[in-house]
Amino acid sequence: MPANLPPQYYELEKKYRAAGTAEEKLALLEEMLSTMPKHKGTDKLQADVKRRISKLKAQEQKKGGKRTSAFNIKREGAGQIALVGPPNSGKSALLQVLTRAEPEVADYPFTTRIPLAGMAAYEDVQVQLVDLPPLAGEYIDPWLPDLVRRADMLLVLLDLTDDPLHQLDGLETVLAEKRIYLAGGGRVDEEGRGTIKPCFLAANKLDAEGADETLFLMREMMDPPRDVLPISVLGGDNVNDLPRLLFESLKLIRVYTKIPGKPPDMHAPYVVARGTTVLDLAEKVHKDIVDSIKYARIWGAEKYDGQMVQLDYVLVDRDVIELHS
Ligand SMILES: Nc1nc2c(ncn2[C@@H]2O[C@H](COP(=O)(O)OP(=O)(O)O)[C@@H](O)[C@H]2O)c(=O)[nH]1
Ligand SMILES: [Mg+2]
Repeated sequence: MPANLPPQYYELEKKYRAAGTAEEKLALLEEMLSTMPKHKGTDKLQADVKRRISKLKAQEQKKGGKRTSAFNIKREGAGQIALVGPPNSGKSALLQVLTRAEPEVADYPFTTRIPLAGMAAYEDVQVQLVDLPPLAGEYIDPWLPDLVRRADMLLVLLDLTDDPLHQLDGLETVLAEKRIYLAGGGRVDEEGRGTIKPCFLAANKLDAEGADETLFLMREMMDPPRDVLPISVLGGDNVNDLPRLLFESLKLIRVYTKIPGKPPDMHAPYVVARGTTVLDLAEKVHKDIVDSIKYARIWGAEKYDGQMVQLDYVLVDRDVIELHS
């Protein structure tokens, strides 16, 4: 046995021996590989762990794609947002502060092995955040890119204590291998057969020493340039604004319906796409209304109270609408 292995490694090795499923075994091997110091003394062991990973992987592939949707997270709330980024960028910590979910947060990579969803509230609506293992390493479970493909948007969380542009590039490379591309990103779907994902970029650990400078450089060097929201999960910077910004990035609005002569139902907004018209909304409220609707009255930011509008009026966030047949 080579010397100088951290105690954590032996813990992992023990867990690995006790692990029941191939999935657990793979995740533990990944962790072992990442906790192992990389030098001549560990060459053999590294190769051995890699061999075990390949073997398990091959076995799993033989069994077929059966596990592909093993972790299909049911969409809830206004939209499903998958948290992606390098190991240790604070994805689980963010989930913990924005939702009631209780993920494991730790300063070593691959703490998160299965997806964990939580609901983040913005006023009277919620967005669903799904914390994921990092898209990196020797083995990526097929359910992971599947989940990323299905999500409405990605929240890319980078780490300002490391090289965020390098992380972003690495992430986009791995995603491109799975034919997933960030909208407006650095990789282009040349064959036109991939999935292009809306995304929101955030850079975490703004509290850390030198983070300001890293952020500045990142913005200077980013190609193509994109908006990045600096945050600090630990320090709180911009974290409370995030649910609102995510909701807005999903290009959604809230609309409240009311019945003539009665106050509006302010508890259950219709959450609809930006660009939705009165007629589109009528369709959602009730099929029967669509045939008979003539006009609507609006109470909202861009209209005077009760103003009459036509069926092609484009609704704005927080409009109260009364449908008239
Ligand atoms: N300085 C600093 N550390 C953070 C911040 N957010 C998370 N961390 C630390 O980064 C490490 C990794 O966090 P974790 O949420 O497990 O990362 P994940 O691998 O992306 O899920 C933990 O030690 C956290 O305490 C932050 O805003 N500032
Ligand atoms: Mg995590």
